Amino acid sequence: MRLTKKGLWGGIIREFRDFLPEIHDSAVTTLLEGNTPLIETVNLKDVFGDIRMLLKYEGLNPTGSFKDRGMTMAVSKAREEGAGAVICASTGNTSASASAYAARAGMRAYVLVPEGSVAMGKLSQAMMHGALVLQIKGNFDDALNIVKEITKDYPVKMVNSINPYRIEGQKTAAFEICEHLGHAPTYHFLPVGNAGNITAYWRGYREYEKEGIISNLPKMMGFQAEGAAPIVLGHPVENPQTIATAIKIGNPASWDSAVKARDESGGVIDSVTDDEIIEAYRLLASREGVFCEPASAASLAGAMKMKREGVLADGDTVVCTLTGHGLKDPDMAIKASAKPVKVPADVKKILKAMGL
Ligand code: AN7
Repeated sequence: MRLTKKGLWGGIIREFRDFLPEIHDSAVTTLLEGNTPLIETVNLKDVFGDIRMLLKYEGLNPTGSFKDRGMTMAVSKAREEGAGAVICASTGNTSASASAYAARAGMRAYVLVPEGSVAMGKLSQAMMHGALVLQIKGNFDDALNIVKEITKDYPVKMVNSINPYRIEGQKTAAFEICEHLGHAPTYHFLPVGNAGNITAYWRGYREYEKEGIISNLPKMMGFQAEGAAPIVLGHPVENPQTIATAIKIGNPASWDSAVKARDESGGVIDSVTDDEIIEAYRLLASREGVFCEPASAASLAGAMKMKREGVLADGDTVVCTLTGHGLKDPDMAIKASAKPVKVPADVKKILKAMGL
């Protein structure tokens, strides 16, 4: 991994400067995002056999999701251009990240979120960072359309992934994986919502291949939730439904580039059910000690599906991106697990409950 002179990580703009659009140093707005761990699974042999399964744990970014990689770029550029405010539509994580980076830059943040479909952790972040949180009676797609309309006429910088700097920043996760492994994986699985991240990873892998840093390319494997799977169906979904609220999106902004990533890499964009997402979500937390949010587990759920279908083979190196931290959505975690046992404050009764 590239490190600054003192051996400390400087954030993705400073570490990957050669691969990113130029930004004046005084505009760089960073919370030292990136450099997230690539964790090898050790307890999933019964599921994956002799496949090497690694988790790119993006929940360990400063605001708890992969969005920080793109947001440091988008907010730094907005600052360089003299913008005073940023705006985004969001299922939650983009709003949390935009709010934090805007605070850091001394800028105003406006975030539009679908009322009732944003996990509590994410909402609390945007509120704490001082954004104006606008809850709309509508879904993410409605919110994004409104943001597009507003930014046409008003000097507020859009920081959704339509902003090209977002994708540029997010591609650095692929760089880190290549540097960690010394090559690209055979397959790269990730959840697909607005489809910015699959676009970004593919760009990152291709740039490292072009530079000769890696000599192979992964197959890009994107997974949508079954009730919110427009790319799989081939048409927008008007009323998307899934428990994975982060990817409850019916008309992805980066649709075409996601399809390109799939086709150029020889990969797949498919869907997983909410039950499959929850199964993978629990498996990761209970067997590997890795807590991600439900949408993130769509990547592992997708890998489990592809293993069942005989697509993955022993000896393959597989990376699943876990896009957001489990603490983002405590309500879902509590719903998906065994309830605490209520016991009197009494040693004997507690021992009995412990089965001792
Ligand atoms: C945890 O925050 O769209 O396919 O507004 O939060 O690049 O959209 C979040 C998306 C996957 C999908 N996992 O990524 C938003 C938003 C998590 C996410 C995705 C999101 P893209």
